[in-house]
Amino acid sequence: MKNTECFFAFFIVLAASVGSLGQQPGPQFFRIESSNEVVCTGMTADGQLSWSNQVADSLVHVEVADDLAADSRWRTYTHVLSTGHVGSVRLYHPGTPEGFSFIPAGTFMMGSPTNELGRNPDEDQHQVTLTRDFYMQRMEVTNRQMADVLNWALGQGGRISVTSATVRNTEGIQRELLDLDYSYCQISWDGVQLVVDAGKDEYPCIVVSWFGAQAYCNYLSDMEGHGRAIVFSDWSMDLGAAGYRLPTESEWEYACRASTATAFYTGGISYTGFSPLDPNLDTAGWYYGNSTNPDNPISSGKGTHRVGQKQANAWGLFDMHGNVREWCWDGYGPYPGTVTDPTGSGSGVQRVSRSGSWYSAARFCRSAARGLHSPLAHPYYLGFRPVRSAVP
Ligand SMILES: [Ca+2]
Ligand SMILES: [Ca+2]
Repeated sequence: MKNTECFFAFFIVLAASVGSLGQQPGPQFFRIESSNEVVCTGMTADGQLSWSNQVADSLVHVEVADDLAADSRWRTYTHVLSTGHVGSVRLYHPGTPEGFSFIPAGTFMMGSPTNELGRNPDEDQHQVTLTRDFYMQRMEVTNRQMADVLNWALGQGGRISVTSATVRNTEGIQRELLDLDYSYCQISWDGVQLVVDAGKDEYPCIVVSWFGAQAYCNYLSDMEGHGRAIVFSDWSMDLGAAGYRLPTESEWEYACRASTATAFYTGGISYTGFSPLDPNLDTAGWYYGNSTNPDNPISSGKGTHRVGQKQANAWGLFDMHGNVREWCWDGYGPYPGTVTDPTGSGSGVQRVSRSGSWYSAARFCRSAARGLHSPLAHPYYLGFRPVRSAVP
């Protein structure tokens, strides 16, 4: 019985092929079920699994799927030797919140090579080490999620104030979270609760300030009983807290790349503008070249699209290129050299966004491309997705 938790204690994704299991197309997700004696206990930086109670030739079962969301598509391999697991593996574990991917700690090259087409001069390549595992929401936060969390916070009393014009936090330093009467906002106030425009539930939340994105994270932490990561009294952030928060800029790029080094996680960039279409970006995301949407025309017939329609990266994250830009924690500033767990420029007033949007040319949707905005800005192409440090 004591081993029950261990049976499903680790979920593994292998982006690279594993010889003993044969080659499969696309990203694959592996789930290990250990025998009674063998417990997977961790993974080294180079992807080697470690085991406790390891017995030579003991058996484990490995299940494989192409899509983490499709449990019915798991395939099972048996008679895989526990001693045979080598290669580039990634661990998932049962603490992963629904709708999130587990992102393992690691080291990567942040920024772009000097020969990358469309690069900007603020993308100096440097080595970044992230020492914390974290969870990242697989989709951009939707209008439905935002309305539900804010309605919950309203129902608790004393956390937000709402009028037909605006939503503000009431604790600590008060800021506008959501500009409800801005014509592009797809959430409004009916006098009792926040309601989403018809048909817009699954579209990404826009017109949200940097403060609004973080307040959402705090209220979601409240809902689920995690200690808050954001302090309203000074809008500081604690990377070591268990609660939801915005990703740091380096966490965002690390998660977007999912071990790729190309302009997009689907490959290199061919066209920096929006015509002709860039094929690798067209596969991964919505940008000005392909974002015409009769169901949601925001400007010139183009607009955001429902989240999760394009190809996810190897870690199961959608819309990391385009659809909406995504707020990050960091103040914008020049990159440091080799660095561990960076949190951006302390003096940076402007806050970073990543991913580019439905309104962007291709070059602004690259993995390394950086945006910057006033934290109170709330343009119709800017949203966010939360992360949570994987702390016990
Ligand atoms: Ca307003
Ligand atoms: Ca995006």
